[in-house]
Amino acid sequence: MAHDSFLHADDIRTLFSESMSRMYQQEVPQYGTLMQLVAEVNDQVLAAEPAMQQQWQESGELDRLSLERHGAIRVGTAAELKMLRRVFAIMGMHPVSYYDLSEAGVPVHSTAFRPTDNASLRRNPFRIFTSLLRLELIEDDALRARAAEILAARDIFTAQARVLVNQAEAQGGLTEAQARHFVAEVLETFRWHQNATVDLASYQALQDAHRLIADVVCFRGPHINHLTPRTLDIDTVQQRMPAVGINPKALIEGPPRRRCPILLRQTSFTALEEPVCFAGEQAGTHTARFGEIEQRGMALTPKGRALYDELLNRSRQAPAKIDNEAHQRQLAEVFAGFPDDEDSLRAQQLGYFRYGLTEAGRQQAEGGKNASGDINALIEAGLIRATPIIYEDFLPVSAAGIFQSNLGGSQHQAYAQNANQAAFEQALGCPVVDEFGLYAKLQDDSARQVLQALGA
Ligand code: OOG
Ligand code: NI
Repeated sequence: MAHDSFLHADDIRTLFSESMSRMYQQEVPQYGTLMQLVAEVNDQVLAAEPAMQQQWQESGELDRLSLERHGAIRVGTAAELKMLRRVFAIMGMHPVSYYDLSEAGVPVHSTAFRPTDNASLRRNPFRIFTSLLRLELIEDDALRARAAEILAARDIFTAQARVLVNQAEAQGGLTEAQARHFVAEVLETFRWHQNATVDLASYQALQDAHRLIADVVCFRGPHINHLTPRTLDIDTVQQRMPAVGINPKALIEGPPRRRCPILLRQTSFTALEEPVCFAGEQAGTHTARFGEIEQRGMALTPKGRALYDELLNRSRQAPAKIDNEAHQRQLAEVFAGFPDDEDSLRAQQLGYFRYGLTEAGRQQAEGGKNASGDINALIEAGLIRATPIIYEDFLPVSAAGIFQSNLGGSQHQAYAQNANQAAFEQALGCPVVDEFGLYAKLQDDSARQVLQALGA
């Protein structure tokens, strides 16, 4: 039981996401420009749809609409990942899902640290997509040993951060003053370092093996490489980026625009080439940091996800389109095979839904009359309403697209080795949570609650 004088983990997460946003806007001014554009487009969407605006207002989320929903980092060792797990746990963020990116030619595997329960998600869904470098995918023995040696020599956490993590675990929480101190110390881990820990030749050798390896190995810490606010109209933001001096990646990742949005659509601006000082005072540059936007839709069941993967694969078999409009048209054609109305999505069990009482349902519940136990009949009768549960996780094909467009365009072939969730979990020190289980539980709990309220 958390102590009364402790700050709630959700509030620590909010302090963290706000501090991170301030730091990143200072470090990467283009990101601030993107935030402004996102807020502007969100305002225009709401102005054009008063009903939607009303909804946001009532949910109390209007102020937080354009804030960050996620960020991403890449770490080099199991010890770093394990420590991050402890850091994020203090902010109510837990590892959900396993993502294998090696198949897409990126030598990492990943999870997303995020809040898992409904109340915490509503307060602040901020997540960190966290990737662990797979050194075993470096072919050259000497280079692999050198990378391991460089990583072994660094500590990405401040001494104070370690003290505060131990303290939080021993006490079962942090007071507000401790939490502020904790957030400030943890932020140091995500800061950009203009000075690389290696000389230019070592950097280049690692860069030649894979640009991502150089990014993870050559710096003092796992700089935050992007943050991602939520947009209500990703197509418009993508279109308008060039007019504010931002260069968007070629394609929006994920499903096409639909009446009933599903999963996750994302796009980013391409990473900036930034000056770096290498050991021995050699000047050079490094390309890693960018800005991204996301628009989320309904979480899909395993059946719905299988259909999504099948259609996405089918669309990828057609010749790749270089311009987004042609790509979106092609996607839309293929995705005509995915039902696009809530009734069908629910009846065919393709998506997850949350059940709630309608006004009539509430009156009946108060009246204490017993209803029949069948959810569908109660929906027909107007006593229960089903609303889509929002997808809170990530998509490996989209993530690979985001990675790739930010590695300076160089594509890498798929690695021969494949997913290794067991090795990832061993590095992490615990199993990752199964995302489908979380959505199913949200759906089942809501169903149980409404049926109970109706005496069914
Ligand atoms: C992570 C890329 C994946 C997303 O939104 O899918 C990601 C990275 O570049 O480190 O953030
Ligand atoms: Ni991202």
